[in-house]
Amino acid sequence: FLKNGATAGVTCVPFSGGQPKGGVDDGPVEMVRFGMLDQLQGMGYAVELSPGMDKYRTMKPASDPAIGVLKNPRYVSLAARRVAEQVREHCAAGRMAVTLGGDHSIAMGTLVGSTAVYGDDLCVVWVDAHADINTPETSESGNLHGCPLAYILGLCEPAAGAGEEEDPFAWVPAGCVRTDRLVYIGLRDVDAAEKTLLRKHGIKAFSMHDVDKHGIGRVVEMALDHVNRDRSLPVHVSFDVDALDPSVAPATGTPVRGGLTFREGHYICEAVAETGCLVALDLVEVNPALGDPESLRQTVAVGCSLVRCSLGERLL
Ligand code: 6HN
Ligand code: MN
Ligand code: MN
Ligand code: MN
Repeated sequence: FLKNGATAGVTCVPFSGGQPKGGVDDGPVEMVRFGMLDQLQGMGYAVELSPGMDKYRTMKPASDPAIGVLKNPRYVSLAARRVAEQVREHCAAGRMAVTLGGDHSIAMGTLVGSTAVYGDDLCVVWVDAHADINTPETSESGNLHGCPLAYILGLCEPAAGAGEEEDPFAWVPAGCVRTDRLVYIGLRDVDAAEKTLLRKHGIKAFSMHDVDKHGIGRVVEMALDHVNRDRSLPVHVSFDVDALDPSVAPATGTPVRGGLTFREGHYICEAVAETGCLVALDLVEVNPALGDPESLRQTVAVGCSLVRCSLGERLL
């Protein structure tokens, strides 16, 4: 299956400021070293790489004190804002926007970028063990990789008593993704306050319980039916590698037992690819620093193959 003529707009985001563990910033380089770009070219894609990926490291502010509980808020904001611009450019040029993380806070940027072009028709399939929907008020960790969807959906109050310079995320268009155009697959570690938010806003979520009950084929069908019944709207998949079981993707910062099998993860990507609706893909939270060399190789390899399947690689 050759994607002749199609272009993949790849943005590498070596960024770890949304959580405390070093190494996740080396995820993109490891995936590229493993051959990700050659693999896409081998499938028939032209590859356009966003320039200046080292800037994500050097743009770290000298001083970035916490705002409330939120850690590295200015750094996360600067990086996500740059991601947004790079993803927007790829989408505007009609490229398939592929973003390699980096921790999941960068999805604040990828979604601002894709919705800037596709508007609120954009559907989001969030594949993750976690809901990543904490607000500054509900977050217990203060890690912004647990918060991107709260900003995107517009669930965050402006930082209490803070002026513009104290709300580093004022640039995020609150509500750029509609709550009824978001669906989750793979959840199994959702904070109590996050469960309340999901219920309050009627956000559709398929947990691992649902995967066990219905099977992954039915779950993906129900998920797509919810956000995109006619299979006519553009789809952005944000795939946190920790959605996979730790036995499949061990090198990640917040592993949770009982996750998707190798095939279930790939099935999601293949089924979305078959719709022809995919316009943007994030592959995040690969942390090559965690675990032995074999864990690293396994996790990087699965990251690459999830991207290939999402972009149309077929088994037969
Ligand atoms: N991720 N709910 C926890 C928190 O810190 O807010 C975990 C978040 C994990 C985020 O894996 O992208
Ligand atoms: Mn619209
Ligand atoms: Mn996660
Ligand atoms: Mn996540």
